Amino acid sequence: MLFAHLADTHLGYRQYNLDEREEDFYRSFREAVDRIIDEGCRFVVHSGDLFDEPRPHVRALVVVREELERLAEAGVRFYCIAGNHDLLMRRGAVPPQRLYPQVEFLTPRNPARVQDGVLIAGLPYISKLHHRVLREKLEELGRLGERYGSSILVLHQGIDRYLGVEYELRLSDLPGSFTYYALGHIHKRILERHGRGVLAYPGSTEVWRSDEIDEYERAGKGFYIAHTDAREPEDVEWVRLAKVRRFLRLRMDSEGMEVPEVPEGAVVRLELRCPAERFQEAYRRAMRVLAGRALYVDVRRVPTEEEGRRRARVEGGLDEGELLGRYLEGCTEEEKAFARELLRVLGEGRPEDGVRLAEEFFRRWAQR
Ligand SMILES: [Mn+2]
Repeated sequence: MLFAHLADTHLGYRQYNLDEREEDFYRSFREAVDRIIDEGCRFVVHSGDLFDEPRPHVRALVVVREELERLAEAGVRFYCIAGNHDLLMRRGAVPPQRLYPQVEFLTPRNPARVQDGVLIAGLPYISKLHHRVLREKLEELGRLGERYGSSILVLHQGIDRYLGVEYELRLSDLPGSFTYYALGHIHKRILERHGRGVLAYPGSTEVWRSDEIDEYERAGKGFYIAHTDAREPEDVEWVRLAKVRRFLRLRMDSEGMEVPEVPEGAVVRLELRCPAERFQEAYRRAMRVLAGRALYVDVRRVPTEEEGRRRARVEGGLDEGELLGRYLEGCTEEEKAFARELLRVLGEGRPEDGVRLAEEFFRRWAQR
């Protein structure tokens, strides 16, 4: 029996506040649904961040309704969990997935389903603050996994092996009894052996953040299709989506450079290496070349080597994570986890979630 594994579709995201970029995320999702139906999959597991926000635009809600109806007509079931973007971090909040009767929504209270003898179990994103709860739940699900010939675990978490300081889970925390670990949250492709089978992150279906560009150019965007009997990474098929927006990373300095052919409608991430006082001039020159060809040019100034050296002397060459670690010396583990989580959501441009995290943290703190 074939199934598809999709994650991080971030529907409703409106990158650079452009209509085109909002539409791109819908188009990739529709293309994925086309392929899932064409390939004869019997079910889909979606590993979280179906939507970009817990209160999605109505347009995103409608697109999901349409695509779920198409899947249901083709007899394809849809299992999913809430990712950190689908979740309003507030007690009693209702995730948007609840709107759809076709969705098999896996929650801590009701984490498991069985389809044609295959176990499909999953949990929503659980922050590092609640690491112990997550580990206990995983142990429980692990015991359930042992009882099935084929078993799929659906999670939306960062694992230490693939992520820096921001991980919530160690690889060793994952129970070994599942045959397919359907993961989401990391926006790049990972496919490895684990437990009784394979561990997979299909990554996002569009370029959600500019740090995904290099991986996208190399590996594309898409999702996985596997047989429920698959036990080796080689048995899992990568489906590359063809309609994903082109992204290009260009580097220029204040002297300028030859601009390679920019495909019509591509998004260009332009990194201008020049001193701050020459930025305006370099920017104008670059835009004269790129305007009219690119859909959008996302410009960042990169400090010159001399500026970089000056900054490194001030900061002692530490990266963000180490720097934060130094500030947090003497704090409790809980406080450290809170600070890292707060840094992460603010870094992702989600101040509302930051406020909620802080409220939650201080409410618990006040209760002591
Ligand atoms: Mn995501």
